[in-house]
Amino acid sequence: MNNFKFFHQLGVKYPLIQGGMAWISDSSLAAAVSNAGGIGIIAAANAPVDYVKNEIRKAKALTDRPFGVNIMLLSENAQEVARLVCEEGIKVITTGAGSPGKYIKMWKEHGITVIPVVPSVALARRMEKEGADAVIAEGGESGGHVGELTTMALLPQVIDAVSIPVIAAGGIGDGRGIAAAFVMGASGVQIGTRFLVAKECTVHPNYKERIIKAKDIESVVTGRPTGHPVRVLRNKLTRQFEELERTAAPLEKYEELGAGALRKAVKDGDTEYGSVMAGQIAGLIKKEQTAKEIIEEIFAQAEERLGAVSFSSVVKMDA
Ligand code: TUI
Repeated sequence: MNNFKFFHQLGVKYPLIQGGMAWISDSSLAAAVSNAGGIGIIAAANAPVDYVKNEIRKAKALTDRPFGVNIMLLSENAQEVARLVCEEGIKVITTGAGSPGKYIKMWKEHGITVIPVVPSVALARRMEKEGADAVIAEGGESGGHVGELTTMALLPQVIDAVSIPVIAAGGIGDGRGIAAAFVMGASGVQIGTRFLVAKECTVHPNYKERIIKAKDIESVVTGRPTGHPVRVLRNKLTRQFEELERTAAPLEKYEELGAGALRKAVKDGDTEYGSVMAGQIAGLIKKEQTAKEIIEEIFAQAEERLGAVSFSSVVKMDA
């Protein structure tokens, strides 16, 4: 399905899902994105179930529009959160960092739209077979936990492999990225990094400032030897991770260094020793705006770009 019917059926104005960002995307950001016509997402990450329940209740008070929850499958609370979303009548689930296969049946029985993030064709195929409604093909340009492929390479291969809608993610920060994704056949986009600087995003101001100051080549992937590589902005912490790799340190050392690092950046504003997760598109982001301003701006831009291109204006050489 290569059109916007999927999002239309969900009752939203724009074919946009906000990326679930651990420790960051709470009820404030999710409700703002949903109120502006996208699908806002509360990230459950490693948080206790009661925290997630409270954020869901707060989001319900802030918006009448559909919003979702992202379930991080490496979390020890994943199973409990998987049940919570059914009890709370959540409409949309996205998942990350693993396969949600064992929960899909239960979610479908509760009428939930299930949209796993996939880093490969193999997982996309498996998710379709197991009953997912759509998949998010997320390239390694994105922030946080990343797969191996770029969005440009992953997206068309996933689109060819499945017949459910495919949503593009990774490296999309404005209307040009959205237009490119649509031209390639995506049914929508997932955007995370750009929403880090939304006024309604409650991340520490130092984190926002670090995003706004970021240059194109400032993100790096750390933690490859652990099997859970994460894209973050370069700082003193990433240099310590690089030292661990250089000296082939035991895996416990990575765990020690990473423990609490995201919290340090998000809550304390320590952008030197904290983990500043962000995608490669951070270099494009120049100012804080409301979620509504961001969404309206990028979709107007996408429409303009899509109107501006035609095969003959781009490719044909004959005068
Ligand atoms: O999940 C994300 N991004 C995240 S999760 C996160 S919290 C975390 N922090 C440190 C280490 C690990 C997690 C921060 N950012 N994006 C979606 C995503 N999912 N990217 C890659 C994957 C993925 C990887 C393997 C999805 C499925 C998968 O399957 C393996 C399998 O079981 O077949």
